[in-house]
Amino acid sequence: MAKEPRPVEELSLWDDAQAMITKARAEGIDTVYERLQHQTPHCRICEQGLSCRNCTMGPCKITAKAPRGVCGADADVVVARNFGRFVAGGSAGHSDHGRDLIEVLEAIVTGETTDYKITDEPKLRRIAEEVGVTVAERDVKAVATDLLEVFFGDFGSRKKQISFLSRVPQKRKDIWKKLGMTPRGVDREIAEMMHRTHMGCDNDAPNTMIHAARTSLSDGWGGSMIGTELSDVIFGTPSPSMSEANLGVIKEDKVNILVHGHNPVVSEMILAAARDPQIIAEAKALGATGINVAGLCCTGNELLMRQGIPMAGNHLMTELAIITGAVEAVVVDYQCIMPSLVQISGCYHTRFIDTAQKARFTGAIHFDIHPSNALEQAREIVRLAVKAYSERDASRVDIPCEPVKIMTGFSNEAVISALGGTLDPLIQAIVAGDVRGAVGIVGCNNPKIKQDSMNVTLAKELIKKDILVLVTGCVTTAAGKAGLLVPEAIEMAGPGLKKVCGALGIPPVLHYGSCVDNARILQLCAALANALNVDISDLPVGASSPEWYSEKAAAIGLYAVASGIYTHLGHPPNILGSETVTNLAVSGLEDLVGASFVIEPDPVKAAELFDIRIKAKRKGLGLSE
Ligand code: BF8
Repeated sequence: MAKEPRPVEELSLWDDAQAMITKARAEGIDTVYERLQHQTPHCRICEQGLSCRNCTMGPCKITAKAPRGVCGADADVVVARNFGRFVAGGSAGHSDHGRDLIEVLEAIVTGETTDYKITDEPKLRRIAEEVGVTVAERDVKAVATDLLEVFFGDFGSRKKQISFLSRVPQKRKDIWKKLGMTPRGVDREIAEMMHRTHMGCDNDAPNTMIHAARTSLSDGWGGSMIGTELSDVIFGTPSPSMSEANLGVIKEDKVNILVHGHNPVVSEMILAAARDPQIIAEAKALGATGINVAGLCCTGNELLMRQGIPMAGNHLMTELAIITGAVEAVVVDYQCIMPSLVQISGCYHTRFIDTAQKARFTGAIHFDIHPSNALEQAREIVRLAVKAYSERDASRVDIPCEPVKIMTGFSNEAVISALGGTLDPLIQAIVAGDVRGAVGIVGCNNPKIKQDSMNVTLAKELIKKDILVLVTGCVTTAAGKAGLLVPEAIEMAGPGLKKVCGALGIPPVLHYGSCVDNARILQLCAALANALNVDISDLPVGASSPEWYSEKAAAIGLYAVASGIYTHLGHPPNILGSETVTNLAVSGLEDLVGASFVIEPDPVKAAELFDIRIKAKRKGLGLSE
């Protein structure tokens, strides 16, 4: 029997989402919510991480009646192996993204492309110096050539440790060394994770988990950090600017192009092509007033941070944005792109365009984009969108709201510059207790959770307690829609945060970028710890991913914990089938790395837990409340 559709008020916090789910239902279009209903109840054994498909003696299900798989693996081994592979998948995603940026830098240096250039040369020189490249009196291309060799090397097998460990406090490095957790090379740790979890290898759950942590560290301090830093070098280091968010950024009178995915390499070119006066004139000739590029998910965050483009939405808005009926093209690179977008685009005049050989979608229009042809291909894509505008069915257009204002662009460089060139004022504010601590709220939406309800409530609760919030990824649009990303949001903050942010003219919730940019938060924590001569685990900081769903989010959570940051998840990964693995995650890691996960579905209670943690850490540093 078909299940009754769930009331839209239970599915999302937002009016724009609820309106579009209602429209989709009226038009007979299934979204993620219907598909979730069709898929539930989920298999309990899989949910607990107790199913194993790693060999063909199985697949096996570990149960009370059959406590070991055919090979003899018990619940602990199966759960740890599954979790290890889950983290490897996430680390691979972020880090392969980082590698693509190195390849673009290489194409710039060799002259293979002129579409991209080195935009922030001082930053290139600064990071080159940090990782041991000789910089003084050398031409920028020579420095860049050496730097890309160092970064390519960070993916390989020849190093004892990845380059950006130069940023990690010594106490943290000592912990990693003692545990055998020092990340050596990104590809090496990922490959070793796959090896260890092959049948007959690592059959000791805690040992597997240590390597999962090492793998995630190679992402956080390796692939992701390289991705962020080189994106800044190539496209510019973000600085504060204003923009807008929600489905109201889609414009009825314009050709609307949504960029979706993660890597700015393609989306930056789409934006450049959409600003080409010749193509704008072609759009106007068809009756549009211009071309509007808006962002979805993390490629949206990348362009929002650097170019100020508006955000149409986060993960669970990607289908709903198309349902406005006013989107001419969705242009994607990779990651977090629901395959359903192809079918939903097909219900309208919307062109769905994929651009990466490693992320093809059946039914999509494919453009094979490389550094050497990027801008020319982007122009063709934008022209396709312009042409589609003439096919738009005005009777099916519904843009359900007006956009809200948001402030963006908080790179560490921008923050330090706003503070007068050093972190000292921030440290003084922490010491004085005006800023009691900081929490990064990161990650996704998950249709199992009312969209953005936890993301927003947690952020609001924390700022009330004078805890500064940094947001990345899909929490950005959530915070923006809730009015938290504007300076006026200090009215929702506690007195200390209100004073500090008010004086600086910044919001109490700072947009720190995409998910890959969580590396910026790691770098900030390391810089604070180094300045205070303590470990990261001594700082009054935390991390949270309330509505996470992806392998990448698991990798982020684990590298945060392994870096010494107490990390909240709104729901558990599929590990509850093993007491050993679960206990390690929520308490045992505290003894090993000075931080652990905490699972708490109630965001108000989660904020209280952060409060307790921050109090304890402040006390440990000798700071009063
Ligand atoms: O890259 S786009 S859904 S995985 S948070 Fe989550 Fe959003 Fe994906 Fe992180 Ni960014």
